[in-house]
Amino acid sequence: MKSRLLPLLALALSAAPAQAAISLFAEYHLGETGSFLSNLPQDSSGNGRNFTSINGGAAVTSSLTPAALAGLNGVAGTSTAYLDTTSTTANTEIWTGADYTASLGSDYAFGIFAQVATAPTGQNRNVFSLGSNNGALSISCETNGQWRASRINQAYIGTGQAITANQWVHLAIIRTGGASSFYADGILLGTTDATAPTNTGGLRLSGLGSTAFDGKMDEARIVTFAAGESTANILAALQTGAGVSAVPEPSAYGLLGAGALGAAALARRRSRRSRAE
Ligand SMILES: [Ca+2]
Repeated sequence: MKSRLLPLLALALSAAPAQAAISLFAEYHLGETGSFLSNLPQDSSGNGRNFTSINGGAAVTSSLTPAALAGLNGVAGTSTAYLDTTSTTANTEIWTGADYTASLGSDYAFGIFAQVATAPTGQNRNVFSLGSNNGALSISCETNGQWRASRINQAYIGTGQAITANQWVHLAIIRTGGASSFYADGILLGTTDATAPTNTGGLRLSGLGSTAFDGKMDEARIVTFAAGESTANILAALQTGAGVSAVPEPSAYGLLGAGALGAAALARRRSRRSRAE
């Protein structure tokens, strides 16, 4: 039986259809029921990458009107609520997560919807970054009136996107093929940055140091993908979670298990048939 099953298993694996090429690494709905626990953004991807601390203040959320980020880049949104850091005077709501440097690999992207009433004064504000140390990829809101992408304290990525007051914009950084690119509402902004980032120090949402982002944030996502994936698919996945594999990374084992079960069933059927013949 075993000698029969192994070749069948190998056949089942080699014949398995290609998996979805984009995987949800982490997803933060930022406002909907269950998206916060003790003021900490919860990861709804199933990977358990919840934020682990808040610098101060509390998570204040509001309902979206209309109740979806519909129509942005032609991609229907599904959000019904967002995170609001404008409504307190503490200005300390800065969330920290774990350091995912080792598990992101070489092809990944992250993005978030954001809006502000006015550009910040005094200092630039981080919105969402993959680390807090110098060299980590960061999306920021800057005193010059622009949204920007950068390796923290090292280099900007592409050009800035002018802030439009009180209007949602989707901001994303895609790292693939040894280059980093910045997108605002799906539009590539200028040049790409070839220097490898150093995404250490832990995930950050709103602010670095002690100064929080003073604005609204929604639907933060991190995805990984196979090299060669289309930019349109990556951006759609970041904006709405569309097109990602149904089950997160450990699904490879699940599919393997399903393949083995299928092969075993096939082996049993063949075994019964051969006995009947
Ligand atoms: Ca939301």
